[in-house]
Amino acid sequence: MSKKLLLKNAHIEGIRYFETYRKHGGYEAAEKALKMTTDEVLEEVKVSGLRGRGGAGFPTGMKWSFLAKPEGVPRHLVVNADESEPGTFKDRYLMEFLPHLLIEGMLISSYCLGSNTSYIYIRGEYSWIPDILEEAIEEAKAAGFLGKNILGTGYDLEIYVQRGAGAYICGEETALLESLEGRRGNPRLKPPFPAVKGLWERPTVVNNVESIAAVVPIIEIGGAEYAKIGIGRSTGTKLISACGNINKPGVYEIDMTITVEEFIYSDEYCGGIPNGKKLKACIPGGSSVPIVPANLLLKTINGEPRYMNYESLADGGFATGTMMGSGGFIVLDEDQCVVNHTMTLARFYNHESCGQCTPCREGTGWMYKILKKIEKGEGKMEDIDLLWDIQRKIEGNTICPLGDAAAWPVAAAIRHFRDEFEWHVNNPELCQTQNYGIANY
Ligand code: L3W
Ligand code: SF4
Repeated sequence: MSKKLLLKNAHIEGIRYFETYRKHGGYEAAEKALKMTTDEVLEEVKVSGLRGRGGAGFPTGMKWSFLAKPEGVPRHLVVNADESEPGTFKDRYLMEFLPHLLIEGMLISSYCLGSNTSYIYIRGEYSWIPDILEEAIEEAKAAGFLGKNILGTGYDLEIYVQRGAGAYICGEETALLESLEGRRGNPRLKPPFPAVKGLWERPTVVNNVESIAAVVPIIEIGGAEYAKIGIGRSTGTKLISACGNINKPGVYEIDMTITVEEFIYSDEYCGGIPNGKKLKACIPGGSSVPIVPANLLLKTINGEPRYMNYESLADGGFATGTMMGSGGFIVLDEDQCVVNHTMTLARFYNHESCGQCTPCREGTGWMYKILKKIEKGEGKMEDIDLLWDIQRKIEGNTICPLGDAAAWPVAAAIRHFRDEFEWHVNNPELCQTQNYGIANY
């Protein structure tokens, strides 16, 4: 059974409220951190090996150590709660059921970074959660854990919740900052990174909800103990939101030593595939990461079992591997049609492209149109090659990673499931009434 750090108290009734959270050890890590120096807190986070839980897996302690500290210039912590990646809903779970875990993590992190004003930027569709967060902020303030002179230390912190308006691109950290400043959420060119020039041109750390919540157990048990959980550079625990063709969709905390097979078939997690269907493929890290067929999902190219961690999922690079990404684990059974699935994703990225760069603005729409044609049985063989060519021209040629995120699912689908694309071209009548999965298994 995986060790629980973040969700260990999630089952307790009323844990959403300060009194219950506190009764179960809440804010003890914050009390401990506020007695440490900021350098000592930073060292614990570095030693823990924590990697960003939003998608990129960038080492959190390293990001914090990049924060510029010019004299007299305020700095900020911004929590990225714009969880919009299809298949990803673990941050929603944390904010809805454990809001004080996030607030406590923000208190420790803001103290470490020297931020006196920190923000939570939350996606517009999570319309009921800002009230939960604001209530928790008020409770923490009333108990002396936010506001002026916290616990008599002389440290002040205010936290504000800002609602987004429902644009996926605002989850990209620089688009988020633009939106937080009151402008249209268009990504900025990096460098400069937010750690140097972020919110209102001030040094800013932008971290995912889960990354900041993880700072609480890191301080609680110490960075070195945290680093012992997991394996290699995949330390600590990771929240996975599992969905698709599985018996038990939900949010699971895993310790990154379990295999993909165990995660899908064990009753502790997904509980297998309904109706005894076969596994066709999986997208383990949210819709942006490459789809992997069952044979490569259960084993790596070296024949080793594939584990639920950053390194093992990426084994073989983009040619055969995938990414841990945001931990949005989407399972496809044998009845699913990869062409239809890829078309749905292409429509999403086309709709969410901000339109600043030509390869993304034009390419995402072009890919969607071609996929729609193939899916309806109106495509030609050349269209498959054209699709391949377009995604190649998008990847690496755009301002922000949305371009790559739109290209990778198409590339992986063609690489691993070209036969399904060809079936659509060769069977125009059949694919008007049936999908590939149903027709071929
Ligand atoms: C200072 C340097 N800071 C890097 C910072 C950078 C950022 C972090 C990671 O994209 C991915 C994307 C999605 N000095 C720095 C530095 N940093 N070098 O480190 O940066 P980067 O560029 O590797 O990634 P990113 O631009 O943050 C994120 C993928 O995540 N994704 C996520 C989708 C959406 C969600 C969601 O809804 N929650 O996560 C899924 O896979 O495709 O590849 O902070 O500033 N020299
Ligand atoms: Fe906008 Fe797409 Fe360019 Fe990102 S890659 S800046 S979403 S057009």
